[in-house]
Amino acid sequence: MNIFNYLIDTIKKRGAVFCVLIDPDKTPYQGLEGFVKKSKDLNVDAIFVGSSLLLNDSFDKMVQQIKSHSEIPVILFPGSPKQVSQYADAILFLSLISGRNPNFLFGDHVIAAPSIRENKIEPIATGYMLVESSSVSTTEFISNTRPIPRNKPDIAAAHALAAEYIGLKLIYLEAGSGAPQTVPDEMIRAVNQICSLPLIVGGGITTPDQARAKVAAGADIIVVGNSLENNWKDNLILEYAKAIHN
Ligand code: 1GP
Repeated sequence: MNIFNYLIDTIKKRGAVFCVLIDPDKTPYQGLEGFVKKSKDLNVDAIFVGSSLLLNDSFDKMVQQIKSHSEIPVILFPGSPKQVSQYADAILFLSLISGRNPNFLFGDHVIAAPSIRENKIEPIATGYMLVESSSVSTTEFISNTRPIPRNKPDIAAAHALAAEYIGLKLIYLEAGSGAPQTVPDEMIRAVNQICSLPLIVGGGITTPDQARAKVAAGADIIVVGNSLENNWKDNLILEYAKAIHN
């Protein structure tokens, strides 16, 4: 199955895509298995796996375990070129376009590309944009880049348009994992208005109502991590799905 097409089809069918992020640094596999097995029935559309740091060496094993129990696509959301696993269906091939650090614009990609090919994983070229929250995100610190000011939607829109012209396939507006403030709805609207690429929004979403507002503003794919980590409550997951889908 082509995962990019699956995402596009799901946007058409359900209005928006609901992705749950599993961070191997934060989530022990124990306790997770039940969620992964039920994820399709809970109306989750895809599982993202990735970490901005990766402090343990069980990444590949974790992806294998998730994949073996999952009926929905498993997509890598890598914080470094080390986070490539043969067990995943696809990988967000991220360029940190909000920053000007060459390694994250086109450097780590060169290191990762041969193993993505070798492992037959579908790469999905994604323009990744960090958006200012009220605290410094791990990605901002590690990448040594500045996020887009949250009161400057026009700057975000111009970045997204340039990414579309360059030929990227997705845009990711990221407030940072566990961010105290989510990506502003006004910024989502501005990007959506000018750029026709599917728009992923994540970081700091803690309620289904917030997710619903992001979709109403123009988000096509919603990523929820922290709010569900170690708290795999069926009711809450179903509520998120209901808020995100039409
Ligand atoms: C982080 O966008 C994701 O990269 C998800 O963030 O963990 O805050 O939901 P949260």
